[in-house]
Amino acid sequence: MSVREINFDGIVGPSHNYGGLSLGNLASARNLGKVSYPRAAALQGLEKMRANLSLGLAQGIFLPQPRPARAWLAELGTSPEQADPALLANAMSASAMWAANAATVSPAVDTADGRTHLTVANLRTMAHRSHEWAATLAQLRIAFANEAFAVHDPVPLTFGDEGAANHMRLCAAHDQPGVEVFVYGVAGGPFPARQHIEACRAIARRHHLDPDRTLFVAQSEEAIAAGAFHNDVVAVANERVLFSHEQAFAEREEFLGQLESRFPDLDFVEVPAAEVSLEDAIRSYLFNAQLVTPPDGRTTLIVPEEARETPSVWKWLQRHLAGNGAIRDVRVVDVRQSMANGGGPACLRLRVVCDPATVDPRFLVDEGKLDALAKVIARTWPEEIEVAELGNPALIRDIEAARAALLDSCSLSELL
Ligand code: SUG
Repeated sequence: MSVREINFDGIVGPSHNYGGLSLGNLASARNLGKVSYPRAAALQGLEKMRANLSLGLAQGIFLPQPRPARAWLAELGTSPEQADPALLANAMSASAMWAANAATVSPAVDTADGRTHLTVANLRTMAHRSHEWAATLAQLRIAFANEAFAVHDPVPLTFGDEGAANHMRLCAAHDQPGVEVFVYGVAGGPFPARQHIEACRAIARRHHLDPDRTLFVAQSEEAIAAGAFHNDVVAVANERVLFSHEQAFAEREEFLGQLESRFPDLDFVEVPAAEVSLEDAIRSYLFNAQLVTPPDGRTTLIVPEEARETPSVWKWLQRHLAGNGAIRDVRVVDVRQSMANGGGPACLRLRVVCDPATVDPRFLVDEGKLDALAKVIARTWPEEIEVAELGNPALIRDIEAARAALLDSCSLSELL
């Protein structure tokens, strides 16, 4: 049995558009009403996966969800034909692409029953994301049907949960027991705190985590107010390394003290506000990077193009590399279509540490499979979408047909 980290990326769905739906997500608000390019967006996502494969990493996928979300509209007593434009926009978002919000994952080495636990996120804070969980759960139940996994329903909607975007794991190596850190929000200035502490506690209990290896830490209010609607916009962890902004956490010293006492081997890489402002960190998505360990063991940071274009950020990275810091290599990927909705390289993926042999192979990809997916997307995904056109029946037909074609090509039509 070979346990390793697999990154499952959400394929950008054919309805990808800029509806400006996410309060507190500055990119989403900034790009409201812009023309989107779903085909280019999905192909950018595939290229990112290809780059990860070329690093020697294991790669998986999640499939786009049904859009419009007819079942949700029906629960609200309406339909795509009758819904008002605001409601329809909430039923048309391709936001399930951001797989970091699909679930929280605790690998088997961390849990008392030796199974890998996944709790699907309820995403209850944003209307357009609140209906994702059922279709996500359906995929998780297929992908992780093996008894090595325990897949849980969402925590009750009383408490907001946004999945792995607010969860970090420190460990000597992926297959070694780790310390799991749950990051919650209390206040966010004018913006909502999406992750509630009670949801974090519930997940830790359900996953049978060892309380001595579990920590709960609050996001700083200033980070949320500056646009860090998820912790993974200002911090990311991989193995021994915690890479974060100085202003990410509410009680920074206390948190670090607790973490170091539970995980003495911590390699803490902090970016001071004096060198990279919160604003630059959030605009560039420096921390919404994939921090990975390729087979050569060189800790690598996969950043979006926007990080290279932000002078303070690029300077910091060059200095860190030159100084032989914990991050040994930096790779740049183009995910601009996703970035314009506030989703960087790390938002697009869910990390699952497990034996790939226990995963339904339809959710794993290699180069050949990516080629096949790209062909279907190039043939069927809309080239562009204007928000004002979301109710157009011909567009809706195309979007539904495109998704059906992709599911068919993955032999996953059971998700239709
Ligand atoms: O929830 N954007 C997503 C971005 C999620 C990023 N995920 C992580 N940080 N892990 C969100 O705010 C925008 C959709 C719109 O405006 O149409 C949106 O939902």
